[in-house]
Amino acid sequence: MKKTLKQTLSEKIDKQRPRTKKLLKEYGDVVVDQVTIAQVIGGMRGIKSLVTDISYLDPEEGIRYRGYTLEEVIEGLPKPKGGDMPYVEGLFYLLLTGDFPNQEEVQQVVDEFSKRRIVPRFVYDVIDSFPTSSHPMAIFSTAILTLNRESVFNRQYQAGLSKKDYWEATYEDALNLLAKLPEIAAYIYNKLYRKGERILSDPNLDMGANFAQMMGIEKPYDDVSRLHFIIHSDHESGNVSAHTGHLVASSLSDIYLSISAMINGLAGPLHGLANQEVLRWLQEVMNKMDNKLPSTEEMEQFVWNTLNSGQVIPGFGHAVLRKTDPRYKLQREFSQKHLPDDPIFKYADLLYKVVPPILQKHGKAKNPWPNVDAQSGVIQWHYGVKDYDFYTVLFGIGRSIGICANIIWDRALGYPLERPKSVTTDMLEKIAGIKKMAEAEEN
Ligand code: CMX
Repeated sequence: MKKTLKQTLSEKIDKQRPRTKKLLKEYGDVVVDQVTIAQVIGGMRGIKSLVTDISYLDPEEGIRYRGYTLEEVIEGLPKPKGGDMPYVEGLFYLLLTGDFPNQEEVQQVVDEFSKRRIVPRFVYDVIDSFPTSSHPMAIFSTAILTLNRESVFNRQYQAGLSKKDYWEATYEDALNLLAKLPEIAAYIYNKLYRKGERILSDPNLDMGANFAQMMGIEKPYDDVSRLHFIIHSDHESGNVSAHTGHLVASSLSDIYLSISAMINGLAGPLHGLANQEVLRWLQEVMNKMDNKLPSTEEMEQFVWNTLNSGQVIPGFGHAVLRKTDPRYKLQREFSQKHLPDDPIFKYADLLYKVVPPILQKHGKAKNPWPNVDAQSGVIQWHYGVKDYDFYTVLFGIGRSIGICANIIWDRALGYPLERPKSVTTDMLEKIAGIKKMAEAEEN
């Protein structure tokens, strides 16, 4: 009998613990980074102050999961019969262990998810009680929060769980939650946009195919879902959603509290909500153009109008990346293969040509290139998911996979409560060696 994911993970954790312990005990005083005033005021950009082995974001190259590029991940993970995209469950295995699972190992995880997928009735009752004008991210976050009652970690912690075993209870919570997220998301979709008409899940399907089934969308939407969940799963630890998940979990809040919180961070327009903003922006242009494709000059004018009115161009720019996002590229390739003549794809592709030189000329954005959100909604739209408020929920399912993996490892390695230090403006002025503004004006 093959080892289970949990057994494999347990061995990896035993090997990793002494590495972290040694760094902390023997090299704890070694300086990693220095911090400038610009970084302190400017959202802590670039300060190396978090550790994760699950993914690393290179500004030029983009994301690597466990050292592998997205192409390598998609190439190396097992795929379901008839699918071009790999099992999402296999990605979870890779993120947790650093190893590519074989078919048998991935099947074990698929079965685990299938067993744990049933959502308690009280969660549906909470979802049902929301007005239909609510944003799906608020409902999604609340539904996850509601599941906190089920937490294995909380139960065991109350009973006196040893610190070295925190990760095991967290692992159980993570699997229980991840298995339910597609069910919850599809239920929210059907409540808001299909008058509650529900398509039940099929326990024999993998996560991507099952999600397509519950959304009632034909192939290749199963592959669209797999690709979507995989490329959105992790982007190292400093982005708002990942950082929020880690921060909240660091107080030993359970997975449900932590993932609900990270979903709230993802719901901001500068982060995950940008994918709905892209579609909203494109739709406005389409309406003004009477659905005709604008000329390059016309599109340039739309972009300048947005910038001149003091707004950002959604789907472009990034806090870390300085090149086109490989997640954007993968989705563009998918679109070129499956929906080359789609009008919205043509609009989005025209933006790819038009926006970067304009942002360069505008001179503010450090990165003029498109990010993941510039393409993801375009694909969803093509396959009939036109209620773009829902797009960030899809991002949230994917992102939960990476954050759950991170939180399990946080607990395994005993990372402590997060607590950076703040300073006052007076203190910064003193550090800078300048007089306070008021004093300078008086003199
Ligand atoms: N359009 C217009 N202006 C932009 C811009 C864009 N797409 N991207 C950055 N800028 C502006 C910033 O608003 C900032 O202006 P101010 O100096 O007036 O405040 C200036 O350029 C410098 O910003 P930056 O250092 O390049 O970018 P940040 O690290 O501060 O912010 C991000 C990064 C993503 C929030 C920003 O590029 C942005 O707002 N992009 C549009 C929204 C978006 O696509 N977000 C999704 C990102 C991916 C994700 O996390 O999901």
